[in-house]
Amino acid sequence: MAIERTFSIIKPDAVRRNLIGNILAVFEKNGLRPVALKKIKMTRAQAEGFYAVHKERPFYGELVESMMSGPVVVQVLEGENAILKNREVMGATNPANAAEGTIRKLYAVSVGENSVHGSDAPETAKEEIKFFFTDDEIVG
Ligand code: DAT
Ligand code: MG
Repeated sequence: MAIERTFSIIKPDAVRRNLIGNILAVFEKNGLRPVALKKIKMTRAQAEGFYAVHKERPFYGELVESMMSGPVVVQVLEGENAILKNREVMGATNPANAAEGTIRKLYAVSVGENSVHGSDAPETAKEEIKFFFTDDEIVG
């Protein structure tokens, strides 16, 4: 296994409920170290651009609105097999299907308010990190 970097967002629903620390604790307990992290409020352009891959989906408008509805914490997480590991730790998209102990099982409210985003593949991880961070903001 290799040390990888992945991109994560603690979404507005979780920030609103004061879950930043709890969620970061789950990452750290699972060997995912934040090497870059900042709290931002996404503009419409950022939310639309970030989720452009879902543009044709019926939930796109709702997704963009929810990502703009309050501050988020964007992070780069580093660790062994980080991309897959993060997807495991997050749990299924719909919290009703998420495994015990996963972030979405613990904290998500619904499929639309599911508390975290995580990159799904090496290519998207790279693109998503670049979307929000410059190289000098990442401190291994
Ligand atoms: P994931 O976030 O697990 O990678 P995804 O990429 O399929 O899931 O979808 C991106 C986000 O879009 C997801 O976290 C929440 C929202 N979403 C997905 N399916 C949805 C649905 N059926 N209704 C409402 N929102 C949905
Ligand atoms: Mg996805």
